[in-house]
Amino acid sequence: MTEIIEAIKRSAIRIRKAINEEELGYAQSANSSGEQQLKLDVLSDTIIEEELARASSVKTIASEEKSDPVTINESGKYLVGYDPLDGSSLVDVNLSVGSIFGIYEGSFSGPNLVASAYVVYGPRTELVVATIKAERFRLEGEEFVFMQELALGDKGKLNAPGATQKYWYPHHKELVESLFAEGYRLRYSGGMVPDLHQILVKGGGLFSYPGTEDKPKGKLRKIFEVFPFANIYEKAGGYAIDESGRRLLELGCGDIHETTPCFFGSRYEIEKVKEYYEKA
Ligand code: P6P
Repeated sequence: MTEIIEAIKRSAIRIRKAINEEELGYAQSANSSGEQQLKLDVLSDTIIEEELARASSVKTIASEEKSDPVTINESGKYLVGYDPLDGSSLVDVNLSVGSIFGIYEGSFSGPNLVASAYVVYGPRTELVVATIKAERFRLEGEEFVFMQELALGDKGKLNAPGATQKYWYPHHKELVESLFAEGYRLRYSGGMVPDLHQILVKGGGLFSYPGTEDKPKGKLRKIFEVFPFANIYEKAGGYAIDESGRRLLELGCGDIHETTPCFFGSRYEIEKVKEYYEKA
């Protein structure tokens, strides 16, 4: 496991440099979700694949930017699912973006996730790793220096409501509005990594990416985005559920690009989600 975390650190340093120096713009290709790829998407994916290939314990990799999993070492123990540059379309407006990693044993599924991590490329470059605890590090020169263990309180003040409001189901709209009526502040950039990182660091709140009339299964991918963050939120003392109130980490996964509605937050807000969704 340590060598995988070291590969993630090397990848982060190279991707940070690429964000700062490489030209932006679109590649000639699209990913399996039909989204046109940015040159940075493809470059970040290549960087991570190169660095993970140096870890002998990695058997198979699956990337949001690749249509199928790739076996890189038959004798490896772990499977790594990753989103190489989540929110990459925000780079050209100079907002924070991130890389997300889920480390699995046996198969790509919620119950088989054994560790996860993400990197935030913002004013500073930070790494959060969750094995037993959720631990935050900051890049200083070429080293990631430990900052703190992340812990969510019982309740927060931040509300990050994703998806197109025009297509929200009525009960979801009522949930979001009920939090604002309690004085919650809107904190939503359109980048999953900085939006979830902010709630973790500030100690509480709710991030929601629900199913909607146009996308009933939501938009965020189980293997590359949802399961990794569910693990991190739970290790920080928070909760991560789907629209039926199930722990996201109990969910299986068919196609590796499968999506699910997802809710991440502290206890009070997640209880609110259950209250409004049970009434639906
Ligand atoms: P919307 C970025 O494209 C992304 O995959 C996540 O980083 C982010 O949380 C979500 O999509 C934003 O989607 O529909 O709210 O713009």
